[in-house]
Amino acid sequence: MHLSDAEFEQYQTDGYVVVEDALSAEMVETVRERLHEYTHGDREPETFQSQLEPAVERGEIEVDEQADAVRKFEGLGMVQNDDVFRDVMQNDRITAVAADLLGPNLKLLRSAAMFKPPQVGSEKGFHQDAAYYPIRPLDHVTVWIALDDATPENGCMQVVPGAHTDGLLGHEAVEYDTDIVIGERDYEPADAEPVPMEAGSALFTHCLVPHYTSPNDTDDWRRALIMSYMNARSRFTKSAADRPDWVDSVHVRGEEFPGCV
Ligand SMILES: O=C(O)CCC(=O)C(=O)O
Repeated sequence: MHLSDAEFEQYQTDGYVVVEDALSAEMVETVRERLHEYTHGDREPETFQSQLEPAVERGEIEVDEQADAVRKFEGLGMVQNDDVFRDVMQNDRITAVAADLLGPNLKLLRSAAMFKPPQVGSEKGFHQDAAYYPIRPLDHVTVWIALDDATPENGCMQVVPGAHTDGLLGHEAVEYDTDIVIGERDYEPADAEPVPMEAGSALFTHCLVPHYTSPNDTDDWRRALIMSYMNARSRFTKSAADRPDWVDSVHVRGEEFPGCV
């Protein structure tokens, strides 16, 4: 699977493109089952962290089971220690499109699972993914893979088309955890375009595209898996001592280069 010229142009102009059926229905079900084994079953995350919805964590919302209020899995080790997540990272259709956008030498920058549980799933404020990573060039690509049908009501991705050309904006911390949001500009939901997607579709976004997701007001899960890819020649902007320890830096395909992330 490769991008058509029109899709490539859309990515350049708008900063994002959706690829339908990137994961088969069978693979989507396999990923959902694996996530469920971690949240509700006996499988223990070896290295990555599981984070609860902030309002549940603060005791403002009560749930029957904490497993029903997991906000995300993040951290190193998702693909290193789990065969299902690794299969998604290596998925031919996804990596072919990532290579169309970034060239043949690819590394993984980040992996995460976003749960957005029914009724308690909270918003994720406007941000640019590039603001999290002291890595250059600013061209890495986030692949957000829908594991449920994603709609405006349950918190599908919402992007500001074309705004990746404005460069990296100033971000500020939010109260909860490590999240940051754009502080330099006042984006409103009306500035963004909802990107409804069917389960198995993948949204490829340029790392400078401002995006957000709204709370999940429905009774259904809105789960997604994130794989972010970078050109294997990418470098940290900071000195070795300041390098964050949460960048996956896993070889995906092609060559690797000394001194690079
Ligand atoms: O899945 C979501 O709700 C938002 C994910 C996102 O934008 C991110 O983790 O950068």
